[in-house]
Amino acid sequence: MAILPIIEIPDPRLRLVSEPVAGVDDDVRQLIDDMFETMYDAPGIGLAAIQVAVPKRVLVIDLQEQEDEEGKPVKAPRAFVNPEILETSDEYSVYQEGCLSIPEQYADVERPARCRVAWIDRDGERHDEWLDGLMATCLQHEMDHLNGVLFIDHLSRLKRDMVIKKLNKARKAA
Ligand code: GNR
Ligand code: NI
Repeated sequence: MAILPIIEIPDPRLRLVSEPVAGVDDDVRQLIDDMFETMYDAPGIGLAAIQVAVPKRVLVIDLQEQEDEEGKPVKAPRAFVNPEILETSDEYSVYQEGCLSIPEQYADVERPARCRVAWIDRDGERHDEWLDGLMATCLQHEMDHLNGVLFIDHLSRLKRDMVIKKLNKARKAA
């Protein structure tokens, strides 16, 4: 296991379209495990492989919504290999999104409230499920990464420029 460096804007690799994985082999399982460790360390609720500079269609999500008796988050890791969005709801929802590649910047993004997704998991099993709530939002945010799209691309130019300006200001201050 390893915590991998997360690349940030304006790294041009974040604009790559990631390549499908041929099959879930030891290398892919190693990548998934390293991505979970990197995501939990960050911390974040999702991570796409390109954020650790690997242009493969692999993403991981753990919303960490449940807590145990001591208030510690209960792990609920989910890995998605070659995910595809098959259908989306007509209904939309808005979440305040953030991105580990655009650190500490947040903005409201509107996306379909539910999506039907097909994917292969870490064990090589195929799935086809409707996702909703934060899971649907996060999955769509991560799917965007596989296609070189960032959440700021869903904002007006004015709002996008404001986010980038704030990030650059924060970086200069640091
Ligand atoms: O940690 C993250 N939080 C988040 C919040 C709302 C919508 C999407 C996300 S994903 C983000 C981690 C990340 O950058 N994944 O690509
Ligand atoms: Ni992101």
